[in-house]
Amino acid sequence: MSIAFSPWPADLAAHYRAQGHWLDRPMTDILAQQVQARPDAPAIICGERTLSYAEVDRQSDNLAAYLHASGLRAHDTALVQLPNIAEFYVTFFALMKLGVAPVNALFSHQRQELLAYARQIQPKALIASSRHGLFGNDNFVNELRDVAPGLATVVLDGADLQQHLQAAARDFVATPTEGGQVAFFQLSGGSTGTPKLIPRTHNDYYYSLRRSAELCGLTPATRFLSALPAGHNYTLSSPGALGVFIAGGCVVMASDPEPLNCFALIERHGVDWVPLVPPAVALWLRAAPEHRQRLKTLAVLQVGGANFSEALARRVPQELGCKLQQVFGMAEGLVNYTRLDDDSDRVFTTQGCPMSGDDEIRVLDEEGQPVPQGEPGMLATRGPYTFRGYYLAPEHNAQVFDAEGFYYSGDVVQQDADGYLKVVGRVKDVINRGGEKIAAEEIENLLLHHQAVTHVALVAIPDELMGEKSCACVVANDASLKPSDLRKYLRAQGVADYKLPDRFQFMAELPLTAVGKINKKQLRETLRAALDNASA
Ligand code: AMP
Ligand code: DBH
Repeated sequence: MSIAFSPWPADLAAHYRAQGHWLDRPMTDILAQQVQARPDAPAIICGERTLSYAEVDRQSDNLAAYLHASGLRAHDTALVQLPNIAEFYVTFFALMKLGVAPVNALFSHQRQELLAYARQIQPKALIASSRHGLFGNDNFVNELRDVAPGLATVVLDGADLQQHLQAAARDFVATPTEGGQVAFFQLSGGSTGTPKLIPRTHNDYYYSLRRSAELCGLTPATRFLSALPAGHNYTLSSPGALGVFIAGGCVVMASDPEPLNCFALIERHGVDWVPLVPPAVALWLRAAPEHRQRLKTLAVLQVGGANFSEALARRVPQELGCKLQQVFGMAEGLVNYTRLDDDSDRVFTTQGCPMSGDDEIRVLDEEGQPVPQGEPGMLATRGPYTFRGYYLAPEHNAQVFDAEGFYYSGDVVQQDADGYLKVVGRVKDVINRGGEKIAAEEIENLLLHHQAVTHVALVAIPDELMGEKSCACVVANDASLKPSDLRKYLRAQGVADYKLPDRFQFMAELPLTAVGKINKKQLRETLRAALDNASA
């Protein structure tokens, strides 16, 4: 049975096809086309290894053949957690060839996140890394099997995965799912207690990749640095590594955005294109003066994922010697870019405009009425690559989609007469920690399970480098409770490190709104005042 997802209505689907956005082809075409056009061109550079397109094709055939032999079939799902290594993409294409839809968990994800994903997709296969703390022994795999009893195949990076990549596949025939079906699940930064999954179809994702690669002017000469987590929607698709593969370019892997390592990779491999989040840009600007000569090939620095100040934006061309492109996107779909030929004020002061002429944007007030142009309002959108529903989440979907299928992203934006957007605020209960999203409710629910915690609210506090950090405001029923106790507790529950509160603030009570909900706005203001006093 094919994987469930919320479809687009027939009239819009017909329109997206008529416009040539939806090709009804699987994303395996990306690789097949390059194997025809330039089999020996480098596709991925990872440490001392260079994989040609033919090599990526061969290795993904081999892995797919092994997975097929172990029982995986089209419309199955897989849980994947790999670091930034070539095998991430080889695995992605192997699963596409089989028609198996993966969730690509971030390498920073821990027990809670992986269990939540496994519970939702019921994977038949797990492909993970023995370098991750959870996979040093079998305990966690057994725990995964408890929530996903069909999990039969486990491949760990190391000798195991390498063997399957290299063992020659005979007579392997690819069976990708059809273009209109789910290709894989993207991760939502979320706003609810359980991390939500976003089914992305071949049609919609493949279109967003082709359009992004075109808009960004990628070519076979492109050398792209993948330094943010490879599975993140931004790094994968805006234009991302997959956009680079569409253009026949080459992806250079970095384990993380640490500047000195990245500068060395840029110099060594002639990297010209890099996506970063704002805190990483700040670190690059700090390190750049002594290393300018290493950045000579850098042509475009993209910045996205979180608010980027105009002051830092203006420094990018001057101090890094490259163009800046701002990107405002979401794993749910819609991606906005400043264009490479936009005038510099626009690039410094906006987060771009939608990439597709068929993206529909509304900026709405609390009553759902359009605000006057230029005024702040809630962003609602639909289009040829914006999803129609989170996976198996009818109640949440009813809250974030309107009757016309517009998705309310939870962002507050201003739109100018030319359609360019500025992100000026947020109505969703999320903390954006330098591009890493934390759903407040997820951490609050975990902390509420601690016996000494009576009430808790996780709120954003301003931070110079990260933009925002998280503060857990806690009403405790035990005066001896310490921040370190709660941090240890959360670690033991197994959540990604970036979700651990940066601060804990113990309080006698939490402020409430008129209807009796925790007043987070007031909490944020109280905390801000307290922090200002402390630093004054
Ligand atoms: P996610 O839903 O986890 O993919 O996160 C997408 C969210 O990240 C958006 O809804 C915005 O809140 C935020 N975001 C992405 N890019 C930018 C940007 N350039 N400026 C401000 N916020 C951004
Ligand atoms: O933050 C994001 O999720 C994001 C940012 C830039 C994204 O999904 C994207 C571009 O595609």
